[in-house]
Amino acid sequence: MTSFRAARVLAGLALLAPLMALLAQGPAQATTRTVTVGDDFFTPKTLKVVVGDSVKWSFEGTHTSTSTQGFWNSGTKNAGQSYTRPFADAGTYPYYCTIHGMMMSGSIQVPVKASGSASSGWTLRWSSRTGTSSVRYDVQYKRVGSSTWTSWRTGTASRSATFNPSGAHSYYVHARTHVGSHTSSWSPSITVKVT
Ligand SMILES: [Cu+2]
Repeated sequence: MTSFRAARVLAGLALLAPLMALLAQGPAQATTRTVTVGDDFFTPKTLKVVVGDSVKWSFEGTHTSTSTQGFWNSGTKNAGQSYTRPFADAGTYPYYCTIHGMMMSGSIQVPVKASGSASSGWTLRWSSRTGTSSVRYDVQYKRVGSSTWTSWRTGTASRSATFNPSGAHSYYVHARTHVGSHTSSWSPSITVKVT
């Protein structure tokens, strides 16, 4: 009788284990997204990833993946080789192949990440970095229907903040990143509804 009960408890725990493991992971895990480098094109040409994801360029010929803004340079890669780098920070990152020029170009888009809800409030995160770094960020918002952006954070080292502007509206939010003398383009906008 006792051992039967114990077995049932153990079976229950065994069922719980994967669930607890899932909860311990927290929010979505960073993933690696692939760009295929053909002759002479990047596919997909524009790739939108989540803050913290990595991008892997998989080469099918002799090319480079080179940031137009100076953030990275794979150097010359040949068929069968790859180059991977993380995208920790929000922004838009155009790149090209130095061998074939701007005819062979692409773009990585990293939007700001919003978590929460319209009623409970939003936490906006524009970088997955932890610890100290010299990376700085600008964040702007714009009411849907308005034509002008408002600077919300300028040159901040913070990577996230609570977004609670006065007024129940929908807002566009975008961010860009400064690493040393290199500045990304503005990220694609996300829409955040505040009630
Ligand atoms: Cu090329």
